[in-house]
Amino acid sequence: MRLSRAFLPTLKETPAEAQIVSHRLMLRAGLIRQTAAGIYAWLPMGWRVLRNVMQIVREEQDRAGAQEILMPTIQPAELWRQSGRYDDYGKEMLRIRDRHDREMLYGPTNEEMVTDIFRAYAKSYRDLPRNLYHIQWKFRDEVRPRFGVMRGREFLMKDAYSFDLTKEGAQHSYRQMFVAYLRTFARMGLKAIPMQADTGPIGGSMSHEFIILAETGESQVYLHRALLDYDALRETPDYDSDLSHITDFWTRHYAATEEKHDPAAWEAIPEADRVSARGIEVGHIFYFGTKYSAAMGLSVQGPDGRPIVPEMGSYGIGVSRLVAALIEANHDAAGIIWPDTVAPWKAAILNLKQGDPACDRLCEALLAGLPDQAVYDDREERAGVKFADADLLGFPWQAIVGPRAAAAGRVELKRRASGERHEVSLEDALARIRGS
Ligand code: 5CA
Repeated sequence: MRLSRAFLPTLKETPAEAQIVSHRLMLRAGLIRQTAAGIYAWLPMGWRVLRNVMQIVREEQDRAGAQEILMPTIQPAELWRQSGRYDDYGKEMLRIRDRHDREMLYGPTNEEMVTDIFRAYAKSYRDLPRNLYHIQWKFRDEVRPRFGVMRGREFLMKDAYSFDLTKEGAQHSYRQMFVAYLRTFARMGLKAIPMQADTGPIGGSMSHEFIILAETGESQVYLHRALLDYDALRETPDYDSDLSHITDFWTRHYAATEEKHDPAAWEAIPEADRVSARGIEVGHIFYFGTKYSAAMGLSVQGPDGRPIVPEMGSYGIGVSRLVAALIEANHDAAGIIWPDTVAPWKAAILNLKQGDPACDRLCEALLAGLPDQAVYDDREERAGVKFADADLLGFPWQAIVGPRAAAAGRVELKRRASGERHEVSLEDALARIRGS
């Protein structure tokens, strides 16, 4: 991608309305554009990051045995009358009437719809267990949308729904998602801590919020330091095996949000191991038994011919919120620092002397060697402007091409996160960038 032709609009001034650093940087770096309160358009760079986040979420859901579907954003009110939630949900639900005066709504979540789909097909105990998920826009008419996509009105969520024959089965499905979430966030370079949570309007008896630590987080959290040292990627779990050895580790150590905080249990932890911090909720999982299946008449025939009402759970990840959370966790005074796995492009190629034959040639060779992985700053701009923009946009690598080194076929490679610089050959530069 050549910057001279790209739609990567940056802002010089810090937007006054943005209160937290991720919102400021998302606007300044041209990731998003607000189109109405709490509603955003995703510009090329933001959309590429969002797609990368979505892809990691998708791969880990698939690996855990969930199957992707796509349900619509617009739902009939009738389904929500069946579960009894239509009147309870209140003003957060955006209600719509179509031309035939039928009541519709923009989905804030999909328990009802997925239960309706599943009940149309599942007839026998052999049709379970199943886990269906989708990645789709949701709408919640939040009283105070704020912090950009962190708390929007329209936002992208991954929501999965499990159907099991027994409570034990449902607990296994819950653990599968629990472990898949640990891996998902770890792949993005985030430490997400599962914490027991209230179930709110989704309902149910067991629930965990996945919280990443960041100074600007909305939740106050308390945890045992040991939880920060866990490496979720050290092995790929066998999702068909018993996963309790993993989930038990998290329940053995103290971790709580303000609502669930137990000061006595907290005092029992050695002071050096107590971490109190602010956090951002990036995921939330629920076990709610037969709440929706019973209300909506979902049942299958058991081996003995008797009906079984499936046990259900739902599992959400705030996909668009994650983009903001990633920036909260990865930035400095100069701008964003994308982790390699979600970066919109791996490298920026900075031509410090546009028109110098050696510089131009080397930059073109870098660009050709990194198809769809590099942004080439070929603008007629001062070097200082190019450096500042590359730092602001946060590409993990900067390949800096100046006339002296270029004449010798060499390029200065800068790692955005550490600031480390090395002068290397074209081949080495390509190998390092590709290998990251
Ligand atoms: N049906 C369940 C699980 S699928 C559910 O809706 N859970 S939730 O309400 O907790 O939402 C799941 C995730 O979506 C949250 O953990 C959060 O990361 C994200 N989320 C919720 N509300 C917003 C919002 N207004 N803006 C951005 N992300 C949000």
